[in-house]
Amino acid sequence: MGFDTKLIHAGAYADEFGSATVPIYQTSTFAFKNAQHGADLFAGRENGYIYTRIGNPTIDALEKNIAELENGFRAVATSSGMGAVNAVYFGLLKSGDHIISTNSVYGPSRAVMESYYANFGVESTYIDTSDIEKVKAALKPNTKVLYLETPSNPTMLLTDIAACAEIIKDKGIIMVVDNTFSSPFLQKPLDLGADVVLHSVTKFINGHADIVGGIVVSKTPELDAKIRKSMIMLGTNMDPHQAFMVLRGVKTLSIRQERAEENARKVAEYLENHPKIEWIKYPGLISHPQYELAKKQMSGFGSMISFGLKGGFDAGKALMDNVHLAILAVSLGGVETLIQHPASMTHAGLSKEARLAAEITDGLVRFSVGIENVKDIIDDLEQALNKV
Ligand code: LCS
Repeated sequence: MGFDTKLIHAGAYADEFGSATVPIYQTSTFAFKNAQHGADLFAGRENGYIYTRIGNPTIDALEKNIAELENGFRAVATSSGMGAVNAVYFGLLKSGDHIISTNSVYGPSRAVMESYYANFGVESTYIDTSDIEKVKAALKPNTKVLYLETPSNPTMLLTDIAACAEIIKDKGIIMVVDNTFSSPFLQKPLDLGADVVLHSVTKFINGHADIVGGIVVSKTPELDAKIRKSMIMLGTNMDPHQAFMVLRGVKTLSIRQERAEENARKVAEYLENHPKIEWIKYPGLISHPQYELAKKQMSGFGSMISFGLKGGFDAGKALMDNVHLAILAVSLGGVETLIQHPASMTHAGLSKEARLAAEITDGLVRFSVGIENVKDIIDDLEQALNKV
């Protein structure tokens, strides 16, 4: 099946009534037919459902759908993107192991490693993974996981997934890619050599800013089993209603992302020529330092833009206070245009030095381009920039 057909039909669940969509099995538990049936389910001698934290038909349908979109073996849906991140860390790392990761990953993905897993003896090294030499130099005999986020949030730096796979070949290192910023519509890390892919489905996959959720797709049955067990033990399962919402959202992934990218290219071209903008990072502009890698690794450039205002911190705040159409909010990847100013919002808790080390400059603005009429998006920016 083609990608768009999979969006609609992969994981389809046939019920006795011929429902066209997957019903919400809003139940916590499932009755066994008799004692032997219960024993067989627990022993894995028979397939079936036991308890919703372990598995549920609605959640199952979503897991099969996303696993097919990512060309993986199987997927494990989670309560949130952070539920997915933790299911991966908890399932793949133990005391004495070392993880290498992109320095500008989503803040909590790094914070939980450095402030919690470190307490249990997991060693971590955060580096600029867009520089392949730094990845090579960070490898240690106890390195077990290479964790990449590409493009990274909010710096829009890209890491070469295939080149990283080549470096760790035959070293027994598991490569995990957080594919939230691209979705499988634009990038398929497993095809490029990754072993595990995860998402905050809160973003592009669901696409409508109405639920929080996550998913982990594995290449092999062994990795899938490890991550499922970890999710079950942590209790970061998705809920059937969440799964229903995501199944509904994912059907339009291609057409949403196509429109959003069409809009983003025009917004990026507009911003690139604006006198109040100091710099802009959009992988679809030739000025992006990794434009060639974006063309090679992704099938499109997406709809996330970061840009720097010449007026710095105050200009950032002023822009936030003057946009009308763009919603001033965190999150991204939905049908609605969102804007945020990391220095005064998501990264305000960091010292200026720490912010700058992570390339979060005072004037940096993150813009998630939606699917509204592009003229309205640009007009809104224009009137707000006039007041900066
Ligand atoms: N990975 C990435 C790349 C993310 O951007 C996020 C959330 C997560 C994982 C965690 O997912 P969640 O638990 O929120 O579903 N990113 C957010 C952001 O940029 N603004 O608000 C949340």
